[in-house]
Formats: sequence, structure tokens, C-alpha cells
Amino acid sequence: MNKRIICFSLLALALLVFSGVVMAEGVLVFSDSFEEYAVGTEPNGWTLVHPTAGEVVDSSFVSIPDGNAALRLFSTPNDNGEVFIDIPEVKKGKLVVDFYQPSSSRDNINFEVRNGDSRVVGVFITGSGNVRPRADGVQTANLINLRNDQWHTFVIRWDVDAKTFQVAYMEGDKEVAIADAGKTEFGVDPAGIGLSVSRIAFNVTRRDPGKEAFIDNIRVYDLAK
Ligand SMILES: [Ca+2]
Repeated sequence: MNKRIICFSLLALALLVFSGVVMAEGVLVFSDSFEEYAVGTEPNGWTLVHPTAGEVVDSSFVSIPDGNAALRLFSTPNDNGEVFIDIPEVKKGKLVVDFYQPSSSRDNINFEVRNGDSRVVGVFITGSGNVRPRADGVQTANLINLRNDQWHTFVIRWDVDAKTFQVAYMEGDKEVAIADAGKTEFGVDPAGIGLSVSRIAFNVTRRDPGKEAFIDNIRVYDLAK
């Protein structure tokens, strides 16, 4: 091999490695696509706020965006259909979750990153899919509509030292920031200021009769690593 070919090969290799580094954002510290559990059961490791708050389902309930199973959140007249799980501590991170609200049995849903029971970041989505992040703990107006009866991939980024978070959704491979009058950065919940994130929670609002929503393909990345 002559010198020119070796130089070119090294350059190509460097570009390949560099693009890999740029594409991989942070370190994956938690993931669950609900593939490891039996359909019809609750997912081991998750805490359910009431016995039927979270059930692993297959495509007989809903289309499945990742693999063969997803999680059905289900509320009762008295309790939110909420599941949560503790994760490794993340000060600067990203949560990615696929969600689906069926128009036939929909209600408000909440995605939250917490420290224990304290909310650090919360995003409220109305039954019809209007997204309202909790900016400084208070719901914004409807910022965007992610419509019922289809899967959406939602992204929450947080930085507890900066006391800020951002929200986005995916359009194919492209992440689209969700803005409030041009502003894409929001203040974390007052209850969560100074706290790391160590728990993620998902729920559908209590209602009579109970309502449902579906989630799948949950990933948490540590962006400081
Ligand atoms: Ca899955």
C-alpha cells in the first residue's frame, strides 16, 4: 500500500469514528421496550400506583412501534394510571418515549422525571394531544398538537445545574423542538430545583370510567458522560 492510500484510509477511518461520536449522544443508562415480560402481566421492576395501572400488551390492543409489546396505562375513577421506576442518577439527561392516545378512550397524560416523589420536569399532554410543558412548574398554553390514534416519539432534555429543560418530538429522524413564543428552554419545577433526576413516571388521569394510553421504547441517556 502506498503512502497516499494509507493517508486516505486513515482519514476515512477518522471521519467514520468522528461521525459515530457525533451521532451517539450521551450514554444510555436505562431502557425498556417491554419485550421481556409476558403479555397480560405487569412489568417487573416498575411500581404501579394501582393493580391495573400498567399492563404489557401486544398488537391485539394497539400497533406496536418497537418490537412486539408495549405498556398500557389504565386509570380508575380514584387513581391515575401511573407507573414509575427508579433509574441511575442523571443530572443532565434525555428521556425518549413513544406514546399513543386512543381517541376512543383518551385522557390527559403526564410524563415526569423526578427525584423520589419530587417532580423535576413535567410535561402535561391533554387527551386530544395538546402539549403543555410545566414551565417553572406551571402548564403553558397548548404549544403543539400530537394527534390521537398514532404513535409519537417524545423527547425531554434536562440540566439540573442550569435549572432548565427542553421538549421535542421526532419527525422521522429529525428532532423538532417545541417552543413557546419562540422560547425552547423552560425552567424546571420549583420542587425539583437542586435535585438530580433518579426516577421516571408516566400516567393517564383518573376518570370514571377509566381511561388508557400506551407507551413503549423508553430510553434515558446521561448527556454529561
Ligand atoms: Ca416494545
